[in-house]
Amino acid sequence: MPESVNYRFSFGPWNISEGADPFGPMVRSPHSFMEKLDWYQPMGFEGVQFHDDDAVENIDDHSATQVAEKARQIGKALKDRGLTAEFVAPRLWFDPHTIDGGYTSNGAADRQYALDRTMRTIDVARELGTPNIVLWLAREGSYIREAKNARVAYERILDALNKMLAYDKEVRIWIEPKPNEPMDHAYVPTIGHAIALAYASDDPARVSGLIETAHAILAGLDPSDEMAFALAHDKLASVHLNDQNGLKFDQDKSFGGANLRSAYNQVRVLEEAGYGRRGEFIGLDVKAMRTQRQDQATKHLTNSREIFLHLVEKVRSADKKLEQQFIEARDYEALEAYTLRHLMGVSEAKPQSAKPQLAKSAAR
Ligand code: XLS
Ligand code: MG
Repeated sequence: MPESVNYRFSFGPWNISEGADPFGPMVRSPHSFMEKLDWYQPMGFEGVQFHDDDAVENIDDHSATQVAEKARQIGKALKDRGLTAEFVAPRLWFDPHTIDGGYTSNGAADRQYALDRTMRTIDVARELGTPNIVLWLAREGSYIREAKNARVAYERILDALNKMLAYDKEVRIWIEPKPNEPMDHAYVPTIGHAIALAYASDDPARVSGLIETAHAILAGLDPSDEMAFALAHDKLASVHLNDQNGLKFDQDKSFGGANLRSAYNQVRVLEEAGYGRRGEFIGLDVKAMRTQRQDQATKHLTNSREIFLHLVEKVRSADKKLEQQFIEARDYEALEAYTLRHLMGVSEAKPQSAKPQLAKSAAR
């Protein structure tokens, strides 16, 4: 077992949202970015996740010099509050130029927009003191297969990665896969796709992945196995812990809210691999329920953090010897029962009889 770590946590300002959904408007009034910044430390968070325009509003309306200057001011605001920028992500899904995608748009001018915007994002990150860029490739995909050449699209994504790596020798790219929404099918749906792109890039050491729980579930995969895969390649740069009730819209529920055992297994995989020892954050990407009142709209963050820490305790206090005995006996029923009891806090497992206990009528 690696030495225990003190985890540090991050979230993005969009995690404190106003409850708007495709069927209804905001139900809470917005808080300014600066107001939100003041809440991080008291809530137990040290890292701030950014979209480029969280740092520089209306980023497209400013020159490169103005963008850098505005980002520098935000960098100072972080420092004053003892906070760290974890990463910056280009918002390549909002502007009319990105209607058909960013790097994979069928329009040459739109592809150029995506690249220019990405380089501005790298400038912003530099000013905020982080080399890390997250690519959530929101609109890199298609609604109908015939609309784009998928093979060319992969080449274009790779080309964009290489341009980023060449633009700034310090930059680190973290690809955040998601299989769908807003697209019917996205081109980078799993961590396997992301890591393949990393290896194919001009500098594999600077490209890795960020895994969001809900995105893995939406791909029909187990989030802890996705994390394990990335960890085995030493390519898990960060996580977006949350939860998700099956194959529905992206719900971004509080961590552990839908499946506590799956949450336990994610924590277990991270903890056992020593994740966090090199300063990696436990990132959250969670959404307050629309029903929350204004003054209660950050509980999803503090609750998710707390559940994570409780689960760390559960991982650390599990009886590893007993688990190993069950594994050696190939008694996975016993291992499962032990895991469930441990999670429920039922301390004593009743001694199991060696003989199978069948009801008399069934035992012929
Ligand atoms: C959306 C993504 C997004 C990224 C950052 O589904 O999770 O929030 O984490 O762009
Ligand atoms: Mg996310």
